[in-house]
Amino acid sequence: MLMAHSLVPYRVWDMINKGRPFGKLGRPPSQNAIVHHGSQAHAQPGCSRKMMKETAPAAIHLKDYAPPRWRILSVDLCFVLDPEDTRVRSRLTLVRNGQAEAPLQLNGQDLVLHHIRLDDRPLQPGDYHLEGETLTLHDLPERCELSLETGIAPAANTALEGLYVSGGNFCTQCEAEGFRRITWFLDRPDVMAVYTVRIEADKARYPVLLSNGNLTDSGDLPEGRHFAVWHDPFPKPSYLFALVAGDLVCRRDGFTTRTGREVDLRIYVQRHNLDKCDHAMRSLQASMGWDEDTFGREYDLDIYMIVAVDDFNMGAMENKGLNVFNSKYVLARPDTATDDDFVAIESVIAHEYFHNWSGNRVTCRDWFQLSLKEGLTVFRDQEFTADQSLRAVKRIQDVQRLRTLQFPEDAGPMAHPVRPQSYIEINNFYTMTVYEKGAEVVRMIQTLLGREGFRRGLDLYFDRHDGQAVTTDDFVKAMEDANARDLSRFRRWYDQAGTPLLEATGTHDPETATYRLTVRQSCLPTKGQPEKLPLHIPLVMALLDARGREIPLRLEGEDSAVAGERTLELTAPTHVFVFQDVPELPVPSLLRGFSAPVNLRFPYTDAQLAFLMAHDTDDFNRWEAGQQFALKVLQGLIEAVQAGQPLMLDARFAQAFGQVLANGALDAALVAEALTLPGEGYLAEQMAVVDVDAIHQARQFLRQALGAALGDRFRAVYEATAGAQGMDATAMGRRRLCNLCLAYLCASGEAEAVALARTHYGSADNMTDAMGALRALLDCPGEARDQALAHFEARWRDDPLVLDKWFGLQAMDAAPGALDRVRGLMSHPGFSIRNPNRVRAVLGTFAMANPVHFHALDGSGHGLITDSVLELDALNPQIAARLVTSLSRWRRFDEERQGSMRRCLERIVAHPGLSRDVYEVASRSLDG
Ligand code: B3K
Ligand code: ZN
Repeated sequence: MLMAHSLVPYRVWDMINKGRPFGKLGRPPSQNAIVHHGSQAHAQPGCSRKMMKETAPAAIHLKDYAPPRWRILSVDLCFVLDPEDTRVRSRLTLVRNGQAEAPLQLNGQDLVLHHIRLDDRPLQPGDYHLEGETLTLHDLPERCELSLETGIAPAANTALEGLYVSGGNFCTQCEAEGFRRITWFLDRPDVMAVYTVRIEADKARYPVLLSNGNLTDSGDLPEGRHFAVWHDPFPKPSYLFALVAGDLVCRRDGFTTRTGREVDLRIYVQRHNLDKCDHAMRSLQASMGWDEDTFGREYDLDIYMIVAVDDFNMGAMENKGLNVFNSKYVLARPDTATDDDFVAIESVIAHEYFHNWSGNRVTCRDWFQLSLKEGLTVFRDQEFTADQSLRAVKRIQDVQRLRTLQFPEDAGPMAHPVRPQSYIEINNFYTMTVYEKGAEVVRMIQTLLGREGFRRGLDLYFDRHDGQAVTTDDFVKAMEDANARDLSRFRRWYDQAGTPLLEATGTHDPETATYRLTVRQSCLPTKGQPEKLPLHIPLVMALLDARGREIPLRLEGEDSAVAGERTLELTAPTHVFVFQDVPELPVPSLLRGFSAPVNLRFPYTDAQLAFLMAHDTDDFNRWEAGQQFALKVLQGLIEAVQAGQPLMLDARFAQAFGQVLANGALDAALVAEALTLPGEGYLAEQMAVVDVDAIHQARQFLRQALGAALGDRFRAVYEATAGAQGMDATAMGRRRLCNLCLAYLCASGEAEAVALARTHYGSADNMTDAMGALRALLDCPGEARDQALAHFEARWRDDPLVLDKWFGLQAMDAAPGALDRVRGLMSHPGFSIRNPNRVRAVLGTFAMANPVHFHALDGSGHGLITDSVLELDALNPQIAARLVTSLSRWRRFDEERQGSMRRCLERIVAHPGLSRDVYEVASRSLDG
């Protein structure tokens, strides 16, 4: 089955970017203007964030970091809300932090400055300097109060950063640098202030007024207006500020913390969605309990709010006490959301909740340290999900994600270390590398220190740095100090880009009964890093005897053997490990649980892979053996397609595959993972020159051949697993396996299978089965498929999140005519280029999950995406930049496709008024 890839990590989903959103909407190129004291307006030559053709935007470097020259102790904000002209009054209490002559330089973007006062003295234009995105004041006293009134236009904000309108309601997104689109500020994470926020708005249109912290006052105002005042006692950086105002209802519940404090939990949604909040609420409660039990972290405010909005650039945002979520990661009912959606919601709710400690209480000094909070929080949410379900299945899915999305990033022109050295637009660096590889780095620390040692390190980190903005070095230092360990070589993981390769070989000497394991590490150069240094890599391994039992391990020089697996620590380019008392040739089980984010090569024979598939005592490695076996088989098929030879099913592979299917002892979810073939993207990564057509044909052939050869078994397992009820992990595993069997049956093309899928669709009482049937039918052109798709659209056309599934299915459909289908979807009444979820469902899915048509030889797929990038860039540069990444690895293809992709990138770079976001990705792709 084709795997639908999101354009980016779902937590980050969808990233946001800055850049000027107004290009084609008729707003003037700069909004940084001043209207002085309500009298004459002096327009300033504002510096657009758009890239002017002649001036490439400057990069920001980690080495240039300097502490802030001013601190902001407290901020009083007053918002007078209006979609067209919102007034933001702010009063900043400032204290100098450093030399006396340092001016105060505030950031601002697309703001109209109406008033400015210093310690209650109105300032005249000569008293300050407003240029581009900087407001500069000289000669300020050590401590002072600056009051500003700015005007902004939330309804015209299509970039969805700063204060904007979604579904008629106001909401904000400030990470990374959105706060500067609300008011002038020191918009950097190492400036932490205490916020008090007053919101005034029309009471009928905006009955709910929310901000961070606790509600301290509220009441009515003349002319049908009302107000609310929120105070957040925890100093925070501006990126964690949030405001929401609108016509929302809330689902309320509570949580009692381990010290007995009652926390008021609220999930705010539009009224028609109130019946889709139960799962999100349960997930929140579970996350709060888990973080107390697992890491001793307790919540700190009296209230925790989540607001679901439909227009959101990513998955969700961890604003202090007031998370704003993409509605996709909140709303779920079994009939509208799949099991995968339920699991993703639970994980994103947990992720944002966990940020309260790993991100909010301890935050990042600068944006180069982003993985400090993101890598750690992804690791924490992965562990949470593993504890809620089957650990091995979770690990398999995370590794698949890493390999399919992060490894290619690390091998392409956008490659960057977990702690990047420079960026043009920080929003482009909310990446798989910072998030997922960052989480792997944290996981490796846990593997090296052990769970208890890791917990000690984390406790010390939180104790030492609570209330501070710190670096990834501070994190590693806490781990070292709490465990008396030296992790200096390990630190290289933060600074070195690229996926390391481990090449292992083993030789057995029956004379001495020893097994010699040689492991060599290397890493290809990446841009700006021609030489790679050896890394500190934990290699968890075991040796299996002929019956699949773990051989007790004793290395040369050790007195006694240790049962089970062990962690070898690689620190040099090559290591040789000589295991004693190994009477016969063992089968090594290496990199268990995927103990490091590397590629591993070991010359396994097919027989050894089949053996590991059946016997490895590590669940992850049992799955991995199947994947490596399937990979070999698929590579053979790809070569056969390319050589025009007939395609044959490998009998040994089919047999091993069939044994997994017949293994009733395994959990259904694990069987389903084992029976899922490596995706087309992963296969592409293994080829010197990517051949999308051969990959697709080979994989489709193998699915069809397995479906036909093992039809009876698939049918039997289908029957045995059909009709699972409930939303627990066991029922979900059964549905997954059941739908997988259906897909194989349909891949075989049998009329009976199509009939079965039709019935499966017709009788589905949940979205997982409905989607399972539709996916299976996607491979079977004909009436059943067309009817089911039409029925689905008619049934769900008024539910945008469900309709996205229908959009996505068709965008990934590999049948001929894809381009017209995608164009048709873009003119569907439910589609809007302004809504990031719709763009991801149609254009994102087409570019990432329909390689045959996206890479059509005539360049039409590339052209469609390029046109869309340019259209989107004028509205929402962050989403546009994400879409460009689909073109960035053009060098991996044949000459003709290379030419087509390169020309598209050149067309993008040459486009006048491009955002910095898109410029950075497109130009790096061309250079890299
Ligand atoms: N911290 C946000 C991501 C913000 C992205 C800004 N471009 C979501 C998360 O990782 O939890
Ligand atoms: Zn996060």
